[in-house]
Amino acid sequence: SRPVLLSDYRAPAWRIEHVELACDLDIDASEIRARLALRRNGAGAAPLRLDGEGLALRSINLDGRALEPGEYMLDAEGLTVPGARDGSVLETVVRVEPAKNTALEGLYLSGPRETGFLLTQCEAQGFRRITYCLDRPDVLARYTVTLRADRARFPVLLANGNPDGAGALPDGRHWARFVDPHPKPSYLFALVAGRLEHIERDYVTAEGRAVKLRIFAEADAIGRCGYALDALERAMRWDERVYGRNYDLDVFHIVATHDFNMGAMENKGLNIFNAKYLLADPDATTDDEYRQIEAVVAHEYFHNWTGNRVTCRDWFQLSLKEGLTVFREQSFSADMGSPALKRIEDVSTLRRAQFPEDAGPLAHAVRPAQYCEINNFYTATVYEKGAELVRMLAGRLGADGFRRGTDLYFARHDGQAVTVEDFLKALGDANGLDLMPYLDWYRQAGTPRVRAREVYDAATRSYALTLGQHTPPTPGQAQKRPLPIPLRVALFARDGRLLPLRLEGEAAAAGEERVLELTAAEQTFRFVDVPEPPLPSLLRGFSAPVIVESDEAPADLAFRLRHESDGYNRWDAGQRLAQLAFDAALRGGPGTALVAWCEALAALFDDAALDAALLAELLTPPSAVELGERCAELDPDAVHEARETLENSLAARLGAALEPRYRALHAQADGTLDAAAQARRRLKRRVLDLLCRHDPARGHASARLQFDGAHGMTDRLAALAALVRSGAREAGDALARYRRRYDGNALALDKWFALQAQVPAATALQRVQALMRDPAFTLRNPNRVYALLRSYAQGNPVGFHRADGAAYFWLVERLRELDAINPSVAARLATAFNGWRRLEPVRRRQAQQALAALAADAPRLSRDLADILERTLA
Ligand code: BAL
Ligand code: ZN
Repeated sequence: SRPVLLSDYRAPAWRIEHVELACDLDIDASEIRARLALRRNGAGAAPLRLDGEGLALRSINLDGRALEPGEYMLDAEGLTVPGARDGSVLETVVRVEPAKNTALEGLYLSGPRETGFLLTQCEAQGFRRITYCLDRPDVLARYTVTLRADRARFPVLLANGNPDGAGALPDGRHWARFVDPHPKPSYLFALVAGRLEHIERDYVTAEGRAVKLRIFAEADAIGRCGYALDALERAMRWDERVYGRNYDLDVFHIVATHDFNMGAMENKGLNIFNAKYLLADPDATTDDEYRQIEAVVAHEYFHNWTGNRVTCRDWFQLSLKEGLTVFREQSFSADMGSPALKRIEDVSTLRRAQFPEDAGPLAHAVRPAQYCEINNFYTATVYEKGAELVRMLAGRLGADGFRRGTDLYFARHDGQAVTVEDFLKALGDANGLDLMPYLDWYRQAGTPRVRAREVYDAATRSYALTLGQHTPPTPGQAQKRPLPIPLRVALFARDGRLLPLRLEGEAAAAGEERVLELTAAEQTFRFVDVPEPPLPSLLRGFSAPVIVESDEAPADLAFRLRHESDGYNRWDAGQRLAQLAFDAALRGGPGTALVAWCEALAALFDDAALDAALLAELLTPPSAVELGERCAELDPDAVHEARETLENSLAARLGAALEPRYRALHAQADGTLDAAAQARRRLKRRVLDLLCRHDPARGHASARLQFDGAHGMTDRLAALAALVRSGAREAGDALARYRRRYDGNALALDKWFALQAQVPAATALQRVQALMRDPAFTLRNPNRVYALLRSYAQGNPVGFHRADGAAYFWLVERLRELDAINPSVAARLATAFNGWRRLEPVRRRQAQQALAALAADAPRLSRDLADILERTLA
C-alpha cells in the first residue's frame, strides 16, 4: 500500500473539542454512541473526514438531524460528512463485535466468553475500530465516557479520567461515568468492563493531591499485584524527585490482562498491562521478571508526562515519547538497583536486538521518514536506540542542564502534540545551546562505526588519538553524514592507574575521564604530559550507540578486563576479548585470545571483592546472535560450534573451582529479593551451567537437587534450564513435573515453552511442533506465540536455521495462520527473517524461497505482514 510520508504532514483541518461516548457493552455486540463537538482548524474548506474501520454504522446525526444516505459517504477506512460546519455536533451510533476481535486492537474480549472481560487497545490506530473519529495524535479532545452493562456480568466499569458517578439501570444493568479533564489524543482512550477485583492504596503527591492507586485483575491474579503497586509508588516518588513531575488525576488505575499485543499501555489514568509485566509471586516469578515488572510499571507511569501531557504530533515522532520514556525508565531502574549492571543489560539488549535491526533490511531511522504500517515501528530502534539518543543529550547537558531542559520542555509544550525538533529546541534553549546537529541522529539509520588510531611520541610525551566515523548504508539511505558522537574516554597507565587528561592547549589536566566530541568524519585529539604509552579506554559507559572498531590486542583487553574502573567497560573488554576468541575458533586458528579470556576470568573468579552479579555477566560470552553479526556469511552451526569452544574452554579452565563456588552460593540460598541474594542467584545460575559442562554427573546432580528444593522460580528455572540444555537424563522428568506443577499458570507455562524452544539442536523443529500440540498452546494468545514461536525463530539460531530450510517453510505456514488471527503478532514474528541475506548461500536460497512463497500471497495478507515481507525482500 501507499506509504505515509513525514514530508506530507499537514495540520488537521478539523479539531474536536469534546468527545462524549456512551457505550452499551456486551461480548458479542457493543453499541458505541459518540457525540463529537467539532471545530474547523484554520481557514481551509476541507470536508469533515473521520477515520473508522470495521464499524457497523447504525445512525448518524448532524446538529440534531438524522442524515440521509447521500449526505455522508462511507468507505472501508472512514466516513466523510460534507455538511459539517465549524461548531457542528456529529452524533453516530455504531456496533462492534468484541468477541470476534482476535487482532486485539479496538474493543475486544480477554479470556473465555463466559468469564472474560472487555477491554480496549487503541495505540496506534485502534480507536477508529471503536467509533468514527479523527484518529491522529495531534487532535486532542476532552472526553466524557459513560459505560453501561449488565451488572452481574460486568460489575466493574472503567474508563480514563476521574470517576463522575455511577448507578443502577433497569433490567439488572448499571452505569458508570468518567470525565477526563486533560485533553488527550484518541490513542490514549481506554475502557474496561468485567469481573475484576482490585487492591488499592492512598497516595499523596508532592503537590498535595490525594490519589487512589488501584490495580485490577481477575480473581486468580489479584493476589499477585502487590509488588507492582509498590513499584508504582516508587516510580511516582522518583518522578517527583528527579523530574519534578506530579500525577494529575484523582485515581490511577492499572488493569492486568493475559491477552495483549504489547507489554503494556499508558492510557491516561487507566494503564492496561500484559499480565507478564504486572503479576508477581515468589513461586512463579524470576528475579529478572521482578526487575522487568518494576521497569514497565515505571515506564507506563512516566508516560503520563512524556507522551500523555506532552504528546506526539504524528507517528513519525513515536520515539519522542518512547525513547525519552525508556531513558527515564532506565535511569529509574539504575537508581533502584545497580547502575553498572543496568547499563550492561541495556547495552546487551541494544546489541542483541537493535544492532541487527539497524544492519538489516528493516533498518530505519529513530524518526523514520515514511511507513506503510505504523504497528511495525514499535521497534528496538525507536525504543532502545531512541533512549540512547536521549542519554547522549542528557550526558551532553549534565544532570542539572538536562533537568532545566525537560522543565522547559514540559512548561512550553504541556497539552500540545509536538516533534523531535521541539524537544531538541527546548533542551537547547534552556541551556543556551544549539542541539539541532543531534537531529541527524534521529534521521539517519544504521549504527556508526568509530575507528581509533593512536600514536605515542615519547620525545614530546604526547599521545594523539585519531577518531574516524563511518555509517554503513541502509535501505533508502546510501549516503551518511558525520554525526556528533560524544566519546567518554580515559587513559590507563600500565600499572592500572588512570592518567590525568590534558589536551594540547589546555593549562592543566582536567580529571581522569572526559568526553571527546567527535563531529567530523575524522578528528585528532592530542593529549600532552603523557608519561608512557597509555592504554585507551574508549566509549566508557557506552556514551554513544556506536560500534568501536579497534585493533586492541588480546593482552590489552585482558588487562582492561582485570583493571577497568568503569563497570560497563570492564564487561565490554571481556566481550571484545570473547569476540576475538570466537573469531579465531571459527577459523580454527590459534587461541591466544581464548587463553587470555579464560585466564583473566579465572583470576576474576577468585576475586572475592567482585560483585557476584557483575561476575556472572563477565563470565557470559556474547550471544550467538551477536557473534553471528560478525560473520559476512552466516553459518549458524559454525557459530554455535565456535561459541561452544568458548564455553567449554572456560568451564575447563575454571574446572575444580566450580563446584565449591556453586556449593558456597547454594548454601546461602533463600527466597529474598534483596540485591545481594539476587546477585548470588545470578552467579549461581552461571556457575551451574559451567559445572554441567565441566562435570556433567555432578552438575546434573546439583541441578536436580536445586530443582527439587528451590526457594523460588529463579533457582527452579535455572536448574531446569541447566538440565534441559545440557541434555541431562533427568531433564524429561523435570520438565513433566514443572508442567504439572504450573498447569493453569499461564506465565509459568510460557517460560516452560520458551525454555524448550531455545534448546540448540537439530531436532528443535520437531520439539516445537510437538509443543504446539500441547493443550495449553494457542495461536490466539500473543504471549504464548512469542514464548514458543519467537523463542524458537529468534532465540535458537541452530534450531531454526536448518540447512534444509524446513523451519523456514514451516514458519511461513504459521505466519499465514497467525496473520488471519492477529496481524501485528504475525508481523512481529516475521522479523525472524531479518538476517536472511547474510546467511550462507544454501540457507539463503531456502529462506528466500520461503519468503517469496508468502510474498506471492501479499494481496491476501494483512498490511502489517505484507509490509514486513516487502521490506525484508527488497
Ligand atoms: N505506548 C505503547 C506501549 C509503551 O511503550 O508503553
Ligand atoms: Zn512506552
